[in-house]
Amino acid sequence: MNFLTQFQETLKNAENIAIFTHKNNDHDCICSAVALQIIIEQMFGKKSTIFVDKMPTEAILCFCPHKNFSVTALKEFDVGITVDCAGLNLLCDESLKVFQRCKTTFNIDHHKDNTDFATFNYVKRGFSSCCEVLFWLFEKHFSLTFALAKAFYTGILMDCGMFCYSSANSKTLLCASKILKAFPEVKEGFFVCFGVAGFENFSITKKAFESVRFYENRQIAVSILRKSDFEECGCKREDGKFIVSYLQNIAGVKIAISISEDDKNEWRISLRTPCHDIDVSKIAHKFNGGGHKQASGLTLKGELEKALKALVLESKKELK
Ligand SMILES: [Mn+2]
Repeated sequence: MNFLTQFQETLKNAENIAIFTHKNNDHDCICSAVALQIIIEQMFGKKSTIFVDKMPTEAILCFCPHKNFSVTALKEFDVGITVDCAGLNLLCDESLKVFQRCKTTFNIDHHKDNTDFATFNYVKRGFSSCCEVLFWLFEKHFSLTFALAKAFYTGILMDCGMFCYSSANSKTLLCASKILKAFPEVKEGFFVCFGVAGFENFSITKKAFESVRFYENRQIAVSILRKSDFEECGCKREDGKFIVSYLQNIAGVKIAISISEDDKNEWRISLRTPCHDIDVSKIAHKFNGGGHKQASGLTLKGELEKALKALVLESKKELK
């Protein structure tokens, strides 16, 4: 039985359905979860619960205006479906507990390091986004409403660097084209996201730029922000999310690294590369992180200079 048939057979008989997103939720996993919830409602007339590690930020919700997320594990589910999750280590503790009690589990994803952890796995490795995987998987079964179109389009656009990463191919653009043909207005709003920043955002970017250190003839650029920097600028760690993209736009930079302090001696690190022949997920994997060839992330604990040294060393290896 193929994945889709198995999915339909299982969902037909399911009473309680849970959808799980990954830790440090992003546009793609939230939009995938919301899209899947709409698809399940259309196909089976059933409600489902979306589990998140924390409430998505306003930057995500403005594109995906959805209110009913669950952060606590309250009940048992017949079916558990993960979206955009490469492995069980990507689920927060609460979500993992509920997921492990589900009778049947499904895993729908696009990460190449996905560990096929569910009863049924549908992993399209290297696809632009989980939203694109969902689009093609269910294409013949959903009717494209505006809410569904907006969720798909947002997840795709945000996960492949506005169609710039190597993961965005002709099929991705075909998918975007089908969405835009039905709802041209889904394009609205993204300019604000990429083109305009609030003053707090500007201030933290300025601080990040001042902190930049270069290595290997400016092929590696690293920005470092501490908790105190965010406090001084009156913003959250999420507000510094796009700094790493600025760094990779500096001519000559092959690996961009942004480091921000999450907790005392706990560093959240984003890696990007504009080069199609460099794979930053290899660097992330060395430190138990993960992600994609051109965009990955990880968390490091310990003293900053030591963590930085290890990170730069692994980056140098990847340059060769
Ligand atoms: Mn994704």
